[in-house]
Amino acid sequence: MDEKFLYKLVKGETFRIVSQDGSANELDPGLPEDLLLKMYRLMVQARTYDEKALKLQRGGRMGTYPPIAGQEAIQIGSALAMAEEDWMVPSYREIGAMIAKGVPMQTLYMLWMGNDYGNRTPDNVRCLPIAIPVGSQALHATGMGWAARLKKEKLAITCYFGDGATSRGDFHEAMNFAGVYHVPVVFICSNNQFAISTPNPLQTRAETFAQKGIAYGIPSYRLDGMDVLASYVIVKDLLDRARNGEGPAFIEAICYRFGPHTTSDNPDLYRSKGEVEKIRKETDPIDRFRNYLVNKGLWDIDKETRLHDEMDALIDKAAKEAEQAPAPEFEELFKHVFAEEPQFLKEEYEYYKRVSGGK
Ligand SMILES: Cc1ncc(C[n+]2csc(CCOP(=O)(O)OP(=O)(O)O)c2C)c(N)n1
Repeated sequence: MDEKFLYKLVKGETFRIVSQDGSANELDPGLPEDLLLKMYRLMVQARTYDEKALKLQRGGRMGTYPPIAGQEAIQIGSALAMAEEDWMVPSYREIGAMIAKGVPMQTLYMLWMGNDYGNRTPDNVRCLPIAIPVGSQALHATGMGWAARLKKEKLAITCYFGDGATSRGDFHEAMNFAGVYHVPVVFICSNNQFAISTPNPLQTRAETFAQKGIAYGIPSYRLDGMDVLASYVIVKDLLDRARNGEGPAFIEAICYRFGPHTTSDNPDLYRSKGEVEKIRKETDPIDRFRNYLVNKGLWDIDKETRLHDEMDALIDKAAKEAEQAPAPEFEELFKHVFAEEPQFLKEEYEYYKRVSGGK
């Protein structure tokens, strides 16, 4: 990446390439058409997955679900920036990034339907299961990065979490050791403005979340996380650097969560519908990138209709397959934690088998 792509640190401008009307600034790298179309396709796919998940939950066919609408650009841009050998360490809200990394949608629906096989990613897709304990995954990513360094493996890692996670001890421990051990991790803080009902000003007195990375000696940047092109460009550059031994980076991806925190949340209690509608109209990442493609003559209404029809069919199929997928056998509850099963776990297994009849 040449010098013009050097981002302004922390308090400076937010890194952005495409504006809401689809116009691009001089930082547009002129990516190949097929990559641009793939970005758009994946964003629409993630949005369609999301909308279907909400319907399934409302219809009693799925458990609690954390919607991603508004966060597609940072998720898809960063995932497409990864090399195949790179590892992804997601939070529970990274369904779009996981789809782009190659985790099947059927698997991701199974997860929210309570089928534990939904936590099993294909062997060739380097993606950890989602982390529900807020911020815990930052430690896993730092540990993995440290291991990769010790083993001299040439790979990088993306680690995702929200603004709220930066208040947890796990985050600070992870950042400290990431800096000290110079691990190849790009930490992506999706600042969607809220941690459930807690808005940014109640989360921190720090002026930006990015400066929390600076505190640990980690190069840190602010990014317009609703700009897929900017997300791709900055994450790709930082992953390449990490893979080449230049250490960790931290990104505050500024975005907005359009939906509720999860399907159990009522956002009308802490923000107005009017505010959400206004922000959505002004910042929707999918509208923005569609405008960009239309401006370039790469997109039109027929293509849009065909894409939506295709996605609806794909997603219905994935949801049906997830509902029909076999659930784990009883024994699976006791596997996959220890390489060698300890005595107490053997005893617990025998006990549960006896009292439950294996069900
Ligand atoms: C250790 C821990 N404490 C509390 C919770 C309950 N909880 C789930 S999500 C959440 C808010 C997280 O907000 P943020 O990190 O900003 O991520 P977002 O949900 O906005 O993506 C909380 C407190 C949890 N899952 N884990």
